Amino acid sequence: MDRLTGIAQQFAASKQITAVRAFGNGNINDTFLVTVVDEVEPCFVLQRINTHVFQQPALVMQNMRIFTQHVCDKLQCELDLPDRRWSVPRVLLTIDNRDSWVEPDGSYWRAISFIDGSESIDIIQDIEHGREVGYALGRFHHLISDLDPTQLADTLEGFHITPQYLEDYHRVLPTYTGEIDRQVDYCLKFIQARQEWARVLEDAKSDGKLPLRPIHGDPKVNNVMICTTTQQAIGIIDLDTVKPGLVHYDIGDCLRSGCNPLGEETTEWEQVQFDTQMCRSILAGYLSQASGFLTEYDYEYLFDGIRLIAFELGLRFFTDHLAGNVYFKVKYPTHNLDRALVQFKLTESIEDQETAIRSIIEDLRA
Ligand code: GN1
Ligand code: MG
Repeated sequence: MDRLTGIAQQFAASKQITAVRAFGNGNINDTFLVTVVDEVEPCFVLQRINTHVFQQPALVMQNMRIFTQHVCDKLQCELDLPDRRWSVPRVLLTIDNRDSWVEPDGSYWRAISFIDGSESIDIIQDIEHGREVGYALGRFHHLISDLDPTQLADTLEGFHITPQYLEDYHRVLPTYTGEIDRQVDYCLKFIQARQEWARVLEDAKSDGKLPLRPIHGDPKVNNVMICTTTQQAIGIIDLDTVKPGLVHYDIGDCLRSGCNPLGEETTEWEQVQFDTQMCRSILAGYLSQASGFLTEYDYEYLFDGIRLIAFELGLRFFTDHLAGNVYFKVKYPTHNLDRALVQFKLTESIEDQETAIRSIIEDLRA
């Protein structure tokens, strides 16, 4: 039995494992799909948590437990049954009832159920897909809107705190010894021009305008599971970053991912555009579920959230490029630079279409 199969077997009890293969396109953890001989649950997801990023993986698992318990209780009490099933990934236990398996080399493994009959799609397909992605985030926020965020641990300090990413950037920049070509120069100037504004959400939080709530942290398009028969969204996966935050981080992340038809991995960064029609569709799907708990201030800061999270991800990718690719996995040396350029172009396109985006928000809240 090879090492991976041996680890998978810890979560498979006595079921026979027929295959373990790499799965998905995560930038942080290593993910595998394990196939077993079992009619009810023929596969599950096995992951090695990146403990360089998540330094206290036990807290990640604790948050997942609290989240899952809350949502499952709430789903059971729901009176207005929606038009579809909604699935929450389950944490699978080891033979001796633990939620993780630590290898002798210290690597940290856990297993999660696969939402049957569903698929993850990397790039937004069409307006209907957009609406489903927005619906999924809205439903997710609705289900945890009454979960006290102080019950959740902060598993990734500084996550989505843009001014802290700027500090990291300024720390790393003087250590960069690579070439300052046209692309690097574009990024340097792009960041320079937006430093003051980058505090916008954190200032609104300190001023008491935006409250901490439980958030997903990473609701990009491919974390929304789509039912293969109905094409409806039936769940959100990747719960590692469920923790206290601003819903604006999530809405911004969902839109920067969903309204970029070329996708975040395109190398044609100069062609990247923010699709406002898709923005309308995603936001309409979102608000169909979430309008009940959003405040005046929440709406007021929506545009900034959309602009900021695209900028922030560009800044994170660019800083990692300068630092020598120490955080995000890369397939080639300038991968993070290419990713940064995509997010900065997207930010630029969001800025150019500010009036249109603000009027979409106004229309939808009316
Ligand atoms: C990372 O590993 P993945 O793909 O789930 C990152 C997100 C980024 C995303 C960009 C913990 O998520 O914040 O938006 O890459 N996750 C973490 O694709 O940093
Ligand atoms: Mg993730």
